[in-house]
Amino acid sequence: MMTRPILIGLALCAACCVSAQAQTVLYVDANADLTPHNGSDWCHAYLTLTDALAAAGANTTIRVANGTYRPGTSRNSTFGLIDSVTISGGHAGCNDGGDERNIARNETILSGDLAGDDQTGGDNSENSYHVVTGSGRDATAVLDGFTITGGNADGSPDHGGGLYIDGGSPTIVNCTFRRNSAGYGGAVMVSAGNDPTFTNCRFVGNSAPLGGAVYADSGSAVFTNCVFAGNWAEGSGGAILAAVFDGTLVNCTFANNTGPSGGGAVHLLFGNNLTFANCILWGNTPNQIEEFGSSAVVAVDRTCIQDGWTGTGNITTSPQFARDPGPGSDGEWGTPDDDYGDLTLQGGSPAIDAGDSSAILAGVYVDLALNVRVLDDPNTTDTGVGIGVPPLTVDMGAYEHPIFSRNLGDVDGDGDVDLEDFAFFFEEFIGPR
Ligand SMILES: [Ca+2]
Ligand SMILES: [Ca+2]
Ligand SMILES: [Ca+2]
Ligand SMILES: [Ca+2]
Repeated sequence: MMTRPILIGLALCAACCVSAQAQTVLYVDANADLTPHNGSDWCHAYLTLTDALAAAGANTTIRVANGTYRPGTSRNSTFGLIDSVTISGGHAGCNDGGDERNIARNETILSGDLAGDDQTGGDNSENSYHVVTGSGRDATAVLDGFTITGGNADGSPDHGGGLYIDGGSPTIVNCTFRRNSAGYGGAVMVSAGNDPTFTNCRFVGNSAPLGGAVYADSGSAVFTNCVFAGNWAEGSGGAILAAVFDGTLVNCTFANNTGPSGGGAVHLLFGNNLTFANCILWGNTPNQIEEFGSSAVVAVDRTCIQDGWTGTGNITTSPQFARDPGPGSDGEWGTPDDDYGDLTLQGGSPAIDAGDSSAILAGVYVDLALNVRVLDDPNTTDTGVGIGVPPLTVDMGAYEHPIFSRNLGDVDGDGDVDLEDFAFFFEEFIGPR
C-alpha cells in the first residue's frame, strides 16, 4: 500500500502533466544544411513549412527562419492553421543565430506567388487562391511573425487571398499582409467567426473590387494595434468592407486607403455593429467611414477621424504622421514605388495622450512597434482618459509616442549631437574639477 506522501506526490505530478503539457518544437529553415531534414534542430530543419505542418502533433511550436515559403504547386495549396499549434516566424535559423528573433530583420514570407514571377514580368494568375487558411480553428491556432503576400482569390470563393477564415477564431499576431488580391477582401476574409483576433498586424497594398484588405462577411473579429495603409478597392471599402458583422477595432490606424464608391477606410453594408476606440482614420479617399444600410451601428470614440464622427473625445485635426503614405511618383497604387509611410506620431501630434486607456483589451501590453503600449508624454497635456496614479494615457493609433523623443546622445538638448555633448558628458563623468 502506498504511503500518503507518495499518493500526494503522484497526484501533484498528474496535475502538472495536465496543466503544463510539454510543447514539442519543430524547426523550418529553407537554408538548413544538414541531413536528415527531420525538423529536430535548426540545421536539420525541414526545408518547407508544409512538411512541418504535416508532422505537427498537438501542442507544437513550429519555429521558422527567414526566407520565402510557398504552400505548394497547385492554386488550391494553402498553409492550414492547426489547433494548439503556434507557427512562429522571424527567427535567424541555421548557422545564423538559431532561435534569435527579429521579425523585421528576419522577414519570413509566406508567398502565394507559386511561380515566383510577380515582380519579374509575370502576374498573379497562377498564384495560390488563399495563402493561409484558418477555417474552423480555435484561438490556440496561432500565426505569429510572418509576411503573407501574393494570394489571389479569383476562384470560388473569391474571398481572402492572404487568409481565409470561414468560421473559427484563430490568433493572428505580428503579421504583415502585403499585396494580396481577391474579389472581396484582398488580404483577409472572415465569415461566421467567433472573434478571430488580429493583433499588431499591418495590411498594406492589398486590393479587391470590394474590400481592399478585409471582407468581413459575418460573425465577429477583433483588431488591435493594426495598420491599414495603401489598400484599395475598385468599388467600396478601401480597407474594410463589412456586410453583417460585429467588429471591435482598438488603436488601429487607417491611412490613405481608397474606395472610390465610398468608405475609403471602411464601408458598412447591413446589420453591422462596429466599435472604434483610440483609432486614427486619416487621408482615406473619398471619405473615412460610410454606412450604406440604415441598420449599421457604428460607435466611434477617442478617435482621430478626418471627416468627424459623433462620439466622445473624437478629433478632426491632422495626426501628424512621421511620413504620410503615398502612391509614389507614378500616382498609382500597386506599383513598385508605392510608399506605405511611417505612421508613428510626430512630437506635438494631437493624437498623443488623447485615447482612453480603459478601452485597451486585456493582455495588450505593447504597440505595433513592440514598445510599451501606454506611456505618458510629459511634453503633451493629456486630453484622453488615463489609468493609474499618476495617470497614463494611451495615444490614438497603432503606435505609442515614445517618452524619449530626443536623441539620448543629445546631452545638452540643443537638437544635435556634437563635441559640446561630449564635453558635458565628460565633465559629469570625471566630476568637478
Ligand atoms: Ca505569379
Ligand atoms: Ca506607385
Ligand atoms: Ca500616451
Ligand atoms: Ca502627457
